[in-house]
Amino acid sequence: MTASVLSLDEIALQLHQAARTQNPIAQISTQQELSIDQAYEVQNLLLQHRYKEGEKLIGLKMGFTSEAKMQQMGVNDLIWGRLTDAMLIENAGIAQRSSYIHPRVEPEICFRISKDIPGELNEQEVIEYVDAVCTAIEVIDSRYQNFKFSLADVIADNCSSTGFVLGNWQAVPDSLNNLPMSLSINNEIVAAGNSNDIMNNPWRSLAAATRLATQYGQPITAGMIILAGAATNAEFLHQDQETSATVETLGSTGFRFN
Ligand code: OOG
Ligand code: MG
Repeated sequence: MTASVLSLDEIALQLHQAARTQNPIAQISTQQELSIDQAYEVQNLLLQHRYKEGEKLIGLKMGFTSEAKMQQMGVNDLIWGRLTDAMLIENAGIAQRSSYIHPRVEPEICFRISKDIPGELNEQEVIEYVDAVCTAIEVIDSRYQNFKFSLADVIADNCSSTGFVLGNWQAVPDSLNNLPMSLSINNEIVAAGNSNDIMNNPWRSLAAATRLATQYGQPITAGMIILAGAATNAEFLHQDQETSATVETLGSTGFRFN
């Protein structure tokens, strides 16, 4: 028996339903070919379902911007995904573990965009377009069984985007280099890294976001937030656990699962 080939629309709907029902699906790329461009089109279609249900696009996230993440997930290229208002967890707040499949948390730096980005910018130019930065935790939750995917699979799945929490916004420091970063679960450090682990300079991640967003026709506008990608491995977070992340000089943020 040959498995039937799914349309991009059908893949998007499957991924959407997997997220809504917390029932993970089989990887797509092991069953049929999916190019990177097709995967971004699936991501776009998937987001249309969310917008129809009332969610608003509020930013973008970069992924696989550190060696630690690429090695942990077995992939080797940058990816980007979309963040909606429904994904935002209140700082020091509570999230429901039951609305996720197998969530992991990772420490990040977040940028706040102050004016519309005109196109691809380099790592110096982007600084002009940011009015604040903060410590963040991203909650990733793959819609694929066992959190296993190819690059195309994860792009189609909106790069595992599911939740994030932001610390207090800080003025943009002179440099984002060499800031120690850590992730704790129940007050114990479970992963530690440095802002340099993010492409040797987190501003490079934002520059890459402007390049990829331009390439795929996704505007980056004033007020949007951009997650730079995790500096360390992601760690599973379970019910009744709390987590926090710290970036030196930027402060801490965290939340708890109930
Ligand atoms: C994909 C998302 C990667 C990051 O910060 O590198 C990512 C995943 O690992 O499931 O968000
Ligand atoms: Mg991330």
